[in-house]
Amino acid sequence: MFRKNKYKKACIIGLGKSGRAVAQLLADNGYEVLISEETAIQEPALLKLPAGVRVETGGHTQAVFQSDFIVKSPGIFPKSPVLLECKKRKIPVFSELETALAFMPKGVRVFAVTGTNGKTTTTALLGEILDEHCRQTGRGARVFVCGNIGTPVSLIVPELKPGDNLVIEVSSYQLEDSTYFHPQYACLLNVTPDHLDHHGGLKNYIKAKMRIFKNQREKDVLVLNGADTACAQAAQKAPSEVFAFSTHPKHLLKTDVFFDGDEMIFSAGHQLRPPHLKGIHNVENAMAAALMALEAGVPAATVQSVFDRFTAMEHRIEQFAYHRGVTYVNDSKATNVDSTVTALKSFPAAKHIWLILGGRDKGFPYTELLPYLKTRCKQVLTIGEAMDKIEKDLAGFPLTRCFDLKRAAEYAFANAQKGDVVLLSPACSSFDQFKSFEHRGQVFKQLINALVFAARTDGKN
Ligand code: UMA
Repeated sequence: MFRKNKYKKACIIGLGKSGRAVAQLLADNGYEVLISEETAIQEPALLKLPAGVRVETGGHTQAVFQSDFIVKSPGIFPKSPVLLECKKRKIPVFSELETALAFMPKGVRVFAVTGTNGKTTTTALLGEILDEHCRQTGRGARVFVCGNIGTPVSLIVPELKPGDNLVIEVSSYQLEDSTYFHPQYACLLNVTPDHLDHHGGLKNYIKAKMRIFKNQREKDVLVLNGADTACAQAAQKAPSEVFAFSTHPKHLLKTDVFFDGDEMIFSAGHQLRPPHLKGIHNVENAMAAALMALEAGVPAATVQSVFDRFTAMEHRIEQFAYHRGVTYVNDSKATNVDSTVTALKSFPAAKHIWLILGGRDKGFPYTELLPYLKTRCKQVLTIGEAMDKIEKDLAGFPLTRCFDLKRAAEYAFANAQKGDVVLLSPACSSFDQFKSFEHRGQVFKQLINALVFAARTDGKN
């Protein structure tokens, strides 16, 4: 466990968002801080680091091993040579999440959402519901939404006061060195293969996800997907009170809420209309957020008022353009096969989709897409490093090799007909050609919007 007064010298691995934020937090609390970054950054002096924080870039040197403890940025591979050497030298390694929470004042309610897919939407929904509730009750409690959703927990912790609510989207990366993480309200949405390269296999990935509830106590709340095998196993092991949701007729756990095709029916007696979001998976996300909020004392009417006004999130099945009868959809957040299946399932089986697929491969087969491609897609346009593997796995299905997003966007724009959908849902990470999935999604939207603009100004609209 990270104990505040036990250590003096910190080394933070990785100069990304998390690295900078935790460096500031530790420096402000009197620690000696070194940030060690593997890539060469031309002007580290311009990075606006906190006063007194030292930085080494272009590689991890012996200086790393002079520290009392290590804080690992989420994206660092557990088997990276620098971490293996730290572990060999018995230098304690903590996650940014666990380090940050050690500085949190007592009396803050912690809500944590994890799962392979749906985390960001569920976290955002829950944050809005709690925020609305705090505004209505007017007792001054505040809500902070952070974590994998984009804002490091270390940035938020100094703001917190007793009575506040902290809503954290937690990834498996953040959980892997978080041995003592203890949210009072936890949610495990689903578990399907993802990040297998990072964790070194499915077993370790599931093990990381299970940390979301490991330190919970009897009075704490765990919300789970009642139709998911790994969630059902979690329910057996959970020390806390389990609440299950399901949209499937067949489920493995007794459920506390089901969907009648129109409304979500809670065993506690409430009936809620889901938010206006595409796809049955979003009904599940809403059920999870509602169960957590209701258990935290939010009235059902408040939950409904947020559902009624909640709109789609950027990069998640986001319809951003419509031109000459063609709909353009950005689902850049789909960084695994399962997420792309979810996106395809949210469209009718009408063979009208031009699907842009590819990026950096994450180590699982694309064959699972085939049944959905056959019913919903006209063509697959491949991009990025994973092109060869995708083409091999999907052999026989109409494919066009486009190499990059620009060519894929241009090809789809030129060929899509009235009634078609052009969908970027790549089933791969973005890091071969982009800085992040957000960057990839923004580039896609810019490319299409520029093509639409050019077509309109040419008078072809
Ligand atoms: N690096 C090293 N040594 C190494 C490996 C990497 O120095 O051996 C350096 C990289 O060069 C880079 C830095 O470490 O400069 C990157 O750190 P990071 O990848 O942890 O990135 P952050 O900017 O800190 O962002 C992280 C999350 N990123 C990842 O988990 C990959 C962000 O989630 C999160 O929003 C942010 O913290 C704030 O909490 C993004 C993500 O892609 C959205 N998450 C994955 C997902 O959703 O699938 C898990």
